[in-house]
Amino acid sequence: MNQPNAITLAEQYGANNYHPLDIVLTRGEGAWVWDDAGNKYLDCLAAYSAVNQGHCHPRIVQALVDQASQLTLTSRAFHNDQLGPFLEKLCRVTGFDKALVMNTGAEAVETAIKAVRKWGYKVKGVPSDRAEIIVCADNFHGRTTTIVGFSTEPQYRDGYGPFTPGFKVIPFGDARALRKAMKPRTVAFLVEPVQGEAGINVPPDGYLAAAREICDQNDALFILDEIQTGWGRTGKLFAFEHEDIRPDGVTVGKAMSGGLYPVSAFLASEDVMEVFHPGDHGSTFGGNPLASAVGMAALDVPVEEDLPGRSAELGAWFIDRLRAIDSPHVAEVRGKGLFVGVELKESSGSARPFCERLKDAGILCKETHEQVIRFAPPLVVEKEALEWALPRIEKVLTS
Ligand code: IF1
Repeated sequence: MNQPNAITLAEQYGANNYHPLDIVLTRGEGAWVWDDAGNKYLDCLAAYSAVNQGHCHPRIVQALVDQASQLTLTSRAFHNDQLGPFLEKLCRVTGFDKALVMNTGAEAVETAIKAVRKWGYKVKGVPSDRAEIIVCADNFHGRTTTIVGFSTEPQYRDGYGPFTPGFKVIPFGDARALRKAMKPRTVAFLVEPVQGEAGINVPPDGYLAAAREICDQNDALFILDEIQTGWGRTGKLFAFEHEDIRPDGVTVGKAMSGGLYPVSAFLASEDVMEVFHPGDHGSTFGGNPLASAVGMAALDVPVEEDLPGRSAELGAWFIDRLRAIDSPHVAEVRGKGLFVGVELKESSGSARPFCERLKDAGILCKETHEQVIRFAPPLVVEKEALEWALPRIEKVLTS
């Protein structure tokens, strides 16, 4: 009897919490992946921007391999020789004073929520348990019960209440709504500089600068979630650089490890991070030697290979070429750098069948929120690969 295949086993023994495309990947290299039948695909999802450096980047793989046989986990009860240098590089590359290293993006966001609340009580003087954090509709910041509690996506909340109080939801991209929502007990504004899961929603020019000013005027912290937009994805190392402003803190993850290991962090100014004292917060694996060694290597690649520059140049060109496709299905092509969303008209139905046809043409994409096809390849993608992909994308979008 044949060994039951990977899909059968996953369906038989795994929770049914995803609906993957009908494909079994076995290998990845750069912007390309292969399935179990040896077919090659251009990866236009990049694991939701966790492999900006390309699949299995040799430099990062080597760092993982070298450290894996040396020392992987000590707990934070003891120092290790990898975390300090990683923290220094992380702060130097991002320009923040301090970093708190976690594992998943959601944990970095939860860390940020704890930090801004504690800052509110200990520094700003907000009455105990009264802190409020402003967030945006259509946000995606992770899947913990606190985080989905301020999601506006019914499916992400359904059946998970009761939720954590202290969050105020306003429309994304609307500076006036932010100004109106500010209260004396507001401790922070938490927002994605470009909303990923919502369908690559780029805010109006000047939105981040306006938000920065409004937070300053109201003694509230400005926290950006760059877990998906960070590490070059939108054409700058961080999306906040498009508006030449600096937030008080950012959450990072995904490509922070090049997809080799879960590494995330909350980065902030000293006056925010100093609210944490020994024992206030932690994580078994947070900042372990293996994560730090992988992160050290992963942080070099965007700078050494100019991934932000590649994303900016290739992204602008790719968006223009997508916009030039005369498709009866496309309502809008939008994006920033190689962070692109193709929104389909309602009349064209769900984006899923388009992603299935793109897969059959050798291109892996993921629909987001029914109507949007997301194109976000690894930032090492060759221009020739996108040239190869465009006629195939055109064929699917004009069928
Ligand atoms: C899934 C998309 C979803 C994120 C931002 C925090 C996190 C994410 C801006 C949490 C994670 C992932 C989660 C994954 C699919 C993907 C995703 F937005 F990228 F498309 F779901 F919305 N902030 N995004 O994008 O990071 O805890 O996952 O490491 O949950 O299906 P995490």
